[in-house]
Amino acid sequence: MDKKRAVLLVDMDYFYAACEELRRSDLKGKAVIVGADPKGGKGRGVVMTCNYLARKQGIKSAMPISIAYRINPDAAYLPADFPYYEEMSAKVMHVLRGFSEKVEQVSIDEAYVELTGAVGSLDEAAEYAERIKGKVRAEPGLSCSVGVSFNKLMAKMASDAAKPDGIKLVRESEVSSFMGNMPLDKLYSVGDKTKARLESMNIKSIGGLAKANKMALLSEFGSIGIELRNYANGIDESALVENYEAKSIGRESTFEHDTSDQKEIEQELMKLSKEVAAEALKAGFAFKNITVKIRYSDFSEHLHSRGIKPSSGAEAIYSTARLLYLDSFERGRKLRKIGVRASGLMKYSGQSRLG
Ligand code: TTP
Ligand code: MG
Repeated sequence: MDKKRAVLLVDMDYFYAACEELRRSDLKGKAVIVGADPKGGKGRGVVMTCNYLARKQGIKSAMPISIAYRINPDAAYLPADFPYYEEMSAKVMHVLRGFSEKVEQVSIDEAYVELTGAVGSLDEAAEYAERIKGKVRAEPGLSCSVGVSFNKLMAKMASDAAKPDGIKLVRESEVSSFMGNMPLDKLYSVGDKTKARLESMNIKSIGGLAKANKMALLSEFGSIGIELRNYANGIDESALVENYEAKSIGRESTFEHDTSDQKEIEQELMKLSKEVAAEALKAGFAFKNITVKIRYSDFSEHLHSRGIKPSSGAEAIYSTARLLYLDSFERGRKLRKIGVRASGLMKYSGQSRLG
């Protein structure tokens, strides 16, 4: 593992609240809080997240909604719309996958991007980060923060320091100046309990842990103690875990006018199939499943899927998509929208240098 690595951690800024701002221009300039219903101050439940205006007022994630209401009863209080956030998340992940074939999504709004091999230096990785930020800002239209470093642990630490809307690069030589003075619970895997145990050993900061006596750590925590000390020194050799099962590639289009014209619909299916195939090919994937989504003019939506022999050709997609459409389409009903999705993706063997 002495090859120099370059890893990004991309974390969306105030994600749920940012998604709400994106679709509702009336929220501009307001404190926005996504979470439980405040019910005039009597509500139970918590704040899931809030925008930076609300944060300036002292509101934060996991705070009881009743307290947030006491701080700012005039804020916009919104319920969570998970399907919508998932959709935005998928768009962000799609952008990231355009930059590297190794992406590990770790939560709805966060992913590692491995750039080892693709860049010659961390400075170059930071340029990638800039381009990623630009793309995500353009479409879907959100802001994110990016940590740039030589492993996952440090990329994650760096991303916290990049918030909001920034990029933070941390080199190997900068580990102790970057995090030596930080409190222990800023370190990955150190929670309240571990922090208290470390403090009882007179270890008070990440820098303190980095230099702590190994035997003492071993006897207090076992081998985990050594692992913690390694983290405090910025050491982490873990590889990205790719989320193949989560992968699918889809395209949809809305017709100019609702239509039941078979020719027009088949043409659109062909176009979408070609786009999906081109993208699968670019990413080096074959797929085993095709889904067609039909939305009628009354907005009712139908999904139909079928397994196929692993393939990545447009013809294979189109012929299956067309059958699915012919099987399921109710003649005479007008279509508003149609979509084609390939899933059950498989990486071509021998494609990945890092795998
Ligand atoms: P985070 O990335 O932790 O927070 P964030 O994106 O809202 O803000 P930041 O700019 O600091 O990254 O979490 C991502 C989403 O997860 C967040 O938008 C809402 C949800 N979430 C909860 O539901 N409860 C919580 O306690 C936290 C922390 C997040
Ligand atoms: Mg976030």
